[in-house]
Amino acid sequence: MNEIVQAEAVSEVFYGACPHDCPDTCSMLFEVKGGELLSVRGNPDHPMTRGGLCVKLKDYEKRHYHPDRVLYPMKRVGPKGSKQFARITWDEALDEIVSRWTAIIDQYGPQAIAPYSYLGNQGLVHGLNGGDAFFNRMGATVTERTFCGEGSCTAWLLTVGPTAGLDPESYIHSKYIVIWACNSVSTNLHHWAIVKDAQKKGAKVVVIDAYASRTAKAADWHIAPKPGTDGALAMALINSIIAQGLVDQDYVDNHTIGFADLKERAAPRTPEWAESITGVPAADIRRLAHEMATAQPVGIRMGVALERHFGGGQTIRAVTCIPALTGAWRHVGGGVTQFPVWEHPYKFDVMCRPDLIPEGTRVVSNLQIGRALTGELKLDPPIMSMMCWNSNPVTQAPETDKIVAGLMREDLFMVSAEHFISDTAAYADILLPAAMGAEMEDMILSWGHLYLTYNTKCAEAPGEAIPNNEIFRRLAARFGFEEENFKWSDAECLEHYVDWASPACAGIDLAYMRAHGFARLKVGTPDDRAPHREGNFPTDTGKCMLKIEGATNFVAPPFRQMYEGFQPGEPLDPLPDYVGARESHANDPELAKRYPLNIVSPKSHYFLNSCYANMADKQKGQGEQFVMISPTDAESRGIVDGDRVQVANARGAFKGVARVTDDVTHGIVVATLGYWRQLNEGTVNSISSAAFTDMGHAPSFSDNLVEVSRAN
Ligand SMILES: Nc1nc2c(c(=O)[nH]1)N[C@H]1C(S)=C(S)[C@@H](COP(=O)(O)OP(=O)(O)OC[C@H]3O[C@@H](n4cnc5c(=O)[nH]c(N)nc54)[C@H](O)[C@@H]3O)O[C@H]1N2
Ligand SMILES: Nc1nc2c(c(=O)[nH]1)N[C@H]1C(S)=C(S)[C@@H](COP(=O)(O)OP(=O)(O)OC[C@H]3O[C@@H](n4cnc5c(=O)[nH]c(N)nc54)[C@H](O)[C@@H]3O)O[C@H]1N2
Ligand code: SF4
Ligand SMILES: [Mo]
Repeated sequence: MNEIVQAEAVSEVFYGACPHDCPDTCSMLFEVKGGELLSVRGNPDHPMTRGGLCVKLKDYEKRHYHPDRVLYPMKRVGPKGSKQFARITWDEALDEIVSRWTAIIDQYGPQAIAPYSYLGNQGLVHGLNGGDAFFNRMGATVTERTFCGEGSCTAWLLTVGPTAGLDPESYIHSKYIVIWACNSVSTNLHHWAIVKDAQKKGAKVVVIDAYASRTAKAADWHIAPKPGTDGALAMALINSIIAQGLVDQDYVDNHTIGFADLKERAAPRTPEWAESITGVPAADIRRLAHEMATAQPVGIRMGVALERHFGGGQTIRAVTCIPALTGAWRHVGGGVTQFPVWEHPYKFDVMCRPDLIPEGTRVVSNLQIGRALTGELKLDPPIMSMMCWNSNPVTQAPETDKIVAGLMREDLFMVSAEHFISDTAAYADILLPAAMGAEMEDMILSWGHLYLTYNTKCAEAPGEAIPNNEIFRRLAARFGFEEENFKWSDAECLEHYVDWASPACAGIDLAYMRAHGFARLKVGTPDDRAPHREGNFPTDTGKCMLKIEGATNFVAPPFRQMYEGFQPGEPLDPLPDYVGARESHANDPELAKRYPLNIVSPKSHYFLNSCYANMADKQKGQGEQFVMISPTDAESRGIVDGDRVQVANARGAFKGVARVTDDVTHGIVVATLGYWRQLNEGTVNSISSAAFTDMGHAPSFSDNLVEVSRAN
C-alpha cells in the first residue's frame, strides 16, 4: 500500500539557491519527490539566472547522491592522510572533540585552537555564521579570511566607500564594456549573458587579461598586459585621458578629491612608459583611453585577479578612479563594479559575534596556515587543533607543502566537516558529515548582484549528515555556551541576520522570501540606477577619493568577520600608482634566472574552486591538469604539445600536460586551479606564495615565478 502511494507521489518544486562561492548566486528550482532531490533548474523568473545554470551545477542532484559522499561521523584509524576512517556515532564524535579541546584549552589556552573556514558554503546560516560565533565565544585564534577580494575591498572602500557601484544588470545599457582580469565566461556566466546582449545591441567589449581566456577570445578587443602590470596600464590610461583633454572637469571639480595631485603623479606615467612595462603598445593604450572616455556609458567589471600581485591594491585604486575622471558615473550603465555586496543589508556582527572575541586575541591569516601549523610563524601557544569546514586549504591555499607538513603533525588534533574526503579532510582525526544544498534552510550571500536569495530545506540529508549550524549548535550546547544565538533555529537565525527594517528591504521579509525565492533589493532598478550621477559616494567626504591623506592599510569586513572592523595597519601612499610584482625579472633578477616564467592560476571552467574536481563527468569536461606554454618557451625547453611537464620553484612542484599554444605569450604559463592533490602530482598551489599583497592581506597568486621542464 505504502509502496503504491509512494509510486504515485508526484514531485514538488521548491525554491533553491546555489550555495557556492560564485558571483552569480543563482536562484534555482529543486524538484523533489519523497524527500529526494530529483533534478535542479535555473529559476526562469530571476533576472540574472534567467533559467540557466552553469555546467558545474546543472546536475547538482548527482553531487547530493554521489557515492563518495561522507555520510557518517568517522574517526581516523590509519596514519594521518591515509584516508582510513571507521564509522562512529555523533555522540562519540562530539564527545571526542569536546574532550580533546578541553584538554588543549586546559594546557595551552583556547588560542591553541584555530577555526578554518571560507565561502565553500555562502549561506548566511551555514556558511558565515555558526562556527565564527562559536569559536569567538571559545576564545580561539581568529583566522582571517583573506582568500579572495580583500585587497580589492580595501582599495574600493578607500576610493569610493561601501557602494555597490555599477549594477551588473545595468551593463545592458553600456556602450563600452571593459572586463578587467575576469574570465566571465567561466566565472560570472550570468553577467556574461548580459554583456553579450549589450554587445548584440552594439556595445564594444574589451577584455584585459594576461592570456587569451575564453572570455578574451569572445571579446571585440583583447588587451594582454603581462601579469601584475595592470597598475602601469591604469596609470597610463589616467595619463592619457588627461593628456587628450578628455577629463569631465565638471564631474571632477564637484565630486572628487585630489585631482591636481593625481594629475601630477600620472604625468610621467605615459603610454610609452607603460608599454615598456606591460608590453601593450602605447598606441593601443591611447586608443583605449580615448574610447573609455568618449564611448559613454562605459562600464568596467574588475575581476579578483587584478589584486593578485604585490601592487594589486594600488592597481584597483587606479582603475576605480577612471570613471570619476571620465564622468562615466553620470550614466546608467557607466561606472565600475567590484562587489555589489556592499549594499546588501546583512548583519555580520549578529552572525559572527565579533563582540565575543576576548580582547587581545591573535589573528592568523588563512593564507598563512601552513606557516602557522609548521611553526614558521612563531605562535605562542602553538596551534594544537584546527577545525575546517567550508574550505579546502590543501588544494586552495598557497604553500601547500607546508600545510600538509603541518597537518601531518602527530600532536595536531584535526576536525573536518565535509561532503567529501577532500585533500584537507584526508588529514582529519574526526570527520563529520555535512548536509548539502537542498538539505538545509538558508539565504545565500551574494557578492555579484543585488538580489536576496532563499534556499528551501526540501530534501532529506543522506546518512547522518547535518548542516554546519547544527554541528555548532550541538558543540555550543556541550560547551555550555548560554548566548541565545547558539539556540536559534535556522529560521530564527535568518530573522536576525538580515536587516529587514532597512530601506533596501522595504516590502521584503522572510515570508516573502519563502514565497518568492528571491527579491531585488530596493536600491534602484537596473534601468534607472546611476548611484553616483551626483557624486554621493559613501566616503567620509561624499566624494571619490583620488587622493587620501593619512590612508592606512586594513582588512575589510566581512572577511575579517567584522572582528576588528577597519583596524588600521601600515600607512599607504596617498595616491594610486604602479607598484611592480615582487617576483619579477625587474624586481628580482636572480630569482628570475632560476625561475623565468610567470605563472597564472585562474579558475577551472568545470570546477568550482576545488569542488566538482572529484566528479568524473566534470573531470571529463575539464580534462587533466594542463600547463599552457608559448611555442617559444616550449621549444627552448624541448617541450612538445602533450608532454608531461613539471612546474617548479623553491616552494614546490606540480605536474601536468603541456599545451603548447599561442593563447599565452612568451614568459607566461597558465595552469588552472581546483585539481585535487590526491588525484594529481601536486597542484598549482604547491608553487604559490603565502606572501600578502600591498593591501588587505590579499593573496599573491599571480606574483609567482616558476620553471617548466619535461617530466619523465
Ligand atoms: N592558485 C590559486 N589559488 C586560489 C585561487 C586562485 O585563483 N589561484 N583562488 C582563491 C579564491 S578566489 C578562493 S575564493 C579560494 C577558495 O578556497 P576554498 O573556499 O577553500 O575552496 P573550495 O574548493 O570551494 O572549498 C570549499 C570546501 O567546502 C566544502 N563544503 C561546501 N559546502 C559545505 C557545507 O555546507 N558544509 C561543509 N562542512 N563543507 C562544505 C566543499 O566540499 C569544499 O571541500 O581559493 C583561492 N585559491
Ligand atoms: N567555473 C568557475 N567559476 C568560478 C570559480 C571557479 O573555481 N570555477 N570560482 C569563483 C570564485 S571563488 C571567484 S573569486 C571568481 C573569480 O573569477 P575571476 O575574477 O574571473 O578570477 P580568476 O579566474 O582567478 O581570474 C580571471 C582572469 O584574470 C586573469 N589574470 C590573472 N592574473 C592577471 C593579471 O595580473 N592581470 C590581468 N589583466 N589578468 C590576470 C586570468 O588569466 C583569468 O583569465 O570566480 C567564481 N566562479
Ligand atoms: S556556480 Fe555560479 S553560475 Fe553555477 S549555478 Fe552556482 S551561482 Fe550559478
Ligand atoms: Mo574567490
